[in-house]
Amino acid sequence: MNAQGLKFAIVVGRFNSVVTDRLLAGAIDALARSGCDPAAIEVVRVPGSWEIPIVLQTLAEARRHDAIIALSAVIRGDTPHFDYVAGQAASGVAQVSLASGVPIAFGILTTNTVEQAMDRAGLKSGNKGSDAAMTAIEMANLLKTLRAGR
Ligand code: INI
Repeated sequence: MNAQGLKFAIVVGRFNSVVTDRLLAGAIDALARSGCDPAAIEVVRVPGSWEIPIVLQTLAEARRHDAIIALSAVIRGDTPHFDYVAGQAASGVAQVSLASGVPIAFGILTTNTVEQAMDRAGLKSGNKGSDAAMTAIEMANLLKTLRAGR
């Protein structure tokens, strides 16, 4: 996976930052290990998952990046709040990506517990931030190739 010469934005939620800081570190590490110049990574922090789609839209409209990575953690509580936040964040990511043509990797965790989220942020089950970054690299390269007609 080669990220040399590619530009990325990472949009990361501050809510549940004990989890999202790890997702962010995993994503940056994966990009760097794939040859991405640190200066080619723009990190944008937002309050929570709900705010991710509008920031993705603003970045996608600016057309500065080959791919964008969305990172956050929605953790189920005692009320239906989770369903609204997670549902809107997920559909917003898909909408912005399809409408803009900019690939957006979905690194938004939706879990029942903090433990499940931590497991997916570098403890037991890999790091989904890192996985999302690898997907972003692959999709940036794939869309460049398809657009060039090769
Ligand atoms: N935002 C998250 O990213 N994760 C959550 O688990 C969460 N919960 O549980 O409430 C959450 N809420 C905040 C939301 O994303 C907005 O920032 C807030 O509603 C203000 O618009």
